[in-house]
Amino acid sequence: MKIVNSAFHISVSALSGLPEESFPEIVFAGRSNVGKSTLLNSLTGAKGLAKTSSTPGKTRLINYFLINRDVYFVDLPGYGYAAVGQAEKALWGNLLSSYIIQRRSISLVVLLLDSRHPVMQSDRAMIGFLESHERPYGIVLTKYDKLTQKEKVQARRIMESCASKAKFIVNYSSFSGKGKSELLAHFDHYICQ
Ligand SMILES: Nc1nc2c(ncn2[C@@H]2O[C@H](COP(=O)(O)OP(=O)(O)O)[C@@H](O)[C@H]2O)c(=O)[nH]1
Ligand SMILES: [Mg+2]
Repeated sequence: MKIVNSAFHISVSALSGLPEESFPEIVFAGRSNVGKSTLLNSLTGAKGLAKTSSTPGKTRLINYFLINRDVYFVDLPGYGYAAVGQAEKALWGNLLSSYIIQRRSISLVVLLLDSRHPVMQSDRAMIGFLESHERPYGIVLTKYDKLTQKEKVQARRIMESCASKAKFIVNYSSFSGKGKSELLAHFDHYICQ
């Protein structure tokens, strides 16, 4: 897909606030600080669209962006950030899991993994969750510019063994733009136009 138009739509903190299921949703999930906001800005070419921050754990809302006036990109709260209290963690997990289980208009979940340490325990749990609920998902390995050649080979090998049902694995660098056109091409299979 070619993104010609992107706009912030709404932020919600509870399922009751979700917008009507009028458009297919491409959902972005990942640990805090994985580079999700930076990726959304790089994909859409709109620098300030998703707020980026070097302080992990700051975004606790489900953020909707309307793309080309016919697809939603959905930015989920980052998971796995240790400094969040147990109660809050449970609530947050509940919001994420209920959203993913209940929302019929999700057409694809894009799971972002930090290519320097691709499968942390919480990532493994997320992959298991997506697979058990049969949600189509693809993987983006972020911050790929930080890897040495040897780490690149290792990262790919780990991914292929841990996420066997992933529809795609894309190596991505928001800084260089690597992976952008490849990822956008994958999206074409999940949106009806
Ligand atoms: N080297 C490198 N750093 C990145 C890349 N993407 C994000 N970052 C950095 O990672 C940190 C977290 O990014 P952010 O997008 O706020 O992560 P989020 O919490 O997942 O939304 C920031 O300091 C970014 O500059 C990338 O492709 N390469
Ligand atoms: Mg963010």
